[in-house]
Amino acid sequence: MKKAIRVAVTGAAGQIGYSLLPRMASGQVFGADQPVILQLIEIEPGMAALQGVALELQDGAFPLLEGIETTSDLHRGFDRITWALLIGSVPRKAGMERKDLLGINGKIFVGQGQAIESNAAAGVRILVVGNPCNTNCLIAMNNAPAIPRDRWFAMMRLDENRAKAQLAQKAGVPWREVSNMAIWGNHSNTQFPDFGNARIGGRPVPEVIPDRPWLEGEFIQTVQERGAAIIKARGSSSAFSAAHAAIETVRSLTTDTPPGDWHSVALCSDGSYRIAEGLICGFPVSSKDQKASIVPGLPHDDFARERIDKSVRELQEERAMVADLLPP
Ligand code: NAX
Repeated sequence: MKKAIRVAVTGAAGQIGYSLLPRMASGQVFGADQPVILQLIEIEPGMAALQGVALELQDGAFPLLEGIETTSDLHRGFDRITWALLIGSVPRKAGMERKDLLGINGKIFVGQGQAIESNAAAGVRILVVGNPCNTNCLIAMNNAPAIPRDRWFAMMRLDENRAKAQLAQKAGVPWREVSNMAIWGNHSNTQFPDFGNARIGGRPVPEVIPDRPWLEGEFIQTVQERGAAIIKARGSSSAFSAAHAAIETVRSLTTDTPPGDWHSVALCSDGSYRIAEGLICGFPVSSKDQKASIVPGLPHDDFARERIDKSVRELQEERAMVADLLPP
């Protein structure tokens, strides 16, 4: 048996945490031969519920689960971790502007970035799920300058999966037939699901679905607004699909990407595709030997370029709104 790795999860008593943790404890994230110690972090009001989650984890008697710690202390929570899943954040309330939300959550991610830098194991990787996830990740990364920038990620996988499902449904094929689905930009309703470079059964999507108005209109809008549709139908936001996407993100970052395919995750732009350096932007990504790289050279027509630019502009606006939280 391998040595156990320590994994921190913030917002662990929330609904995504509840769907995620049993799967993490049962080996579905880090592998069937990788023991884990879960370091579960909540704010004080969430600690009672978190104790309940910890009791349920104990009752699972998961063979790979070597320890459960619950804490509201970031230094304890991030102690010696090799992965951090930052899920906890404050939800947007009625009357709250985006700027207000960015300010409130931004402060949380300053402290978390600093605490990860001081306590995590060398080689730590961080996936931010809590919204606005791209800019929260940007803030944490900038407040942890000792951690290389290629270790920071924000989640776009739920959008990727939503886009794949819509395309499969339209083409009348199983979801597994859809590949090469990149989500560019911000995890918001400006994101661009890149149907032009996606494939169904190995063929370009526009060839299999020659309905351009649907691809440019209803398809993109359905993916962009899926989160709101779920809230309307369920009365609360996506939970197990989000947990599943977080699991798939970690798996895709820790295993080699099948040749010719890619997955979607937001990472620190190196200026590829003329996207401003330093932004945490959704890209097509390929992983090899635990390293994630942006897939180069994908073509974009004017429609696609304009959509990517719009989402990148929003990321730049968000960065400007939190400038006071980014050390020079
Ligand atoms: P919940 O409200 O069910 O749970 C959030 C938990 O975080 C609560 O238990 C709360 O006490 C805790 N929390 C708040 N501030 C914290 C802090 N500073 N440190 C530690 N814990 C803290 O939300 P849930 O449905 O689990 O969603 C969590 C986050 O994921 C939200 O920000 C949500 O917007 C975001 N999402 C992101 C998605 C993505 O694709 N990137 C999709 C799903 C989801 O909407």
